[in-house]
Amino acid sequence: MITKDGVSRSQTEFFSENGYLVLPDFIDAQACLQLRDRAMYLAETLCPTPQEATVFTADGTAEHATDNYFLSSGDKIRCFFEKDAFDENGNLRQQAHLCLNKLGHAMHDLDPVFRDFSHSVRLAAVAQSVGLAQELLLQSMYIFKQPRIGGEVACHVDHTYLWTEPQSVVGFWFAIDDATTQNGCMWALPGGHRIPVKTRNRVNESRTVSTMEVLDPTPYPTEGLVPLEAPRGTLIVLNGTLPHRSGPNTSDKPRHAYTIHVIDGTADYPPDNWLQRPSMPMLGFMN
Ligand SMILES: O=C(O)CCC(=O)C(=O)O
Repeated sequence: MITKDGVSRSQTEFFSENGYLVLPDFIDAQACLQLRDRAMYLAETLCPTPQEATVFTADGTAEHATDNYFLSSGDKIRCFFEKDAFDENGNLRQQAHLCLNKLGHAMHDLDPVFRDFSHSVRLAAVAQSVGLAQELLLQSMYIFKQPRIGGEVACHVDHTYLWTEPQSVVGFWFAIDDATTQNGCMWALPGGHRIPVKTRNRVNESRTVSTMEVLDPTPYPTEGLVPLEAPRGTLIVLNGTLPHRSGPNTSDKPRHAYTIHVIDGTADYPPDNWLQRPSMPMLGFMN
């Protein structure tokens, strides 16, 4: 049981040992459905035309690395298409909002429904329990993982992209639909948060290109990851150095998820991280 005082001692120990924690029934179904409706509304109203579209891939290629629409989205709500949403002639296979990979990256500040969902005393308590001294909400993503076209997210650690000194990022991932191995649930490597981080993503001074600095060329293990199947309402908490991935959605069922990445205000946030929020200060879970 999660109380306003945070998660239990055994859950905290599980998180320290394994680098993740699965909290079923953290959010009630109605709140998930309200967020889902709002995400669909934002997708329909904000969806760019296919000509303006930015495709988001997280399968190991980096098409958005030179993309201003992506690189300047840290303090906005923007829509990113699935790679497989387009047919061989470059036309969308279905209505545009059903072709989106995700919304990002500041719904938690800019949209009232997302803002309400993203702030609570219970989330603040979980943040404290997993070691965040002064949690600050850095980014939010609503990931559609659409039936049949929802692409895989390759194995990565969040610290690579949301670097702080010292490392502090923690991912809060909410199952808005039931997530299974068929529709692309999350997978994580238990204990893998102790592996030294292998890559660091940095943006150049003019913020036109982001590149991956390789700190250790050996890949993360491909064996040993466990599926984190998650019924609607589950919260998964992920240490920022834990290798994790999600599979493609090969099913007819959607797999919507909402994720918030939180950093510690006591850590330094470098100016060469791709995500910057020049127009907005970061807030905590209780602000
Ligand atoms: O939801 C997914 O498929 C991937 C999410 C993820 O990797 C993240 O939030 O860091």
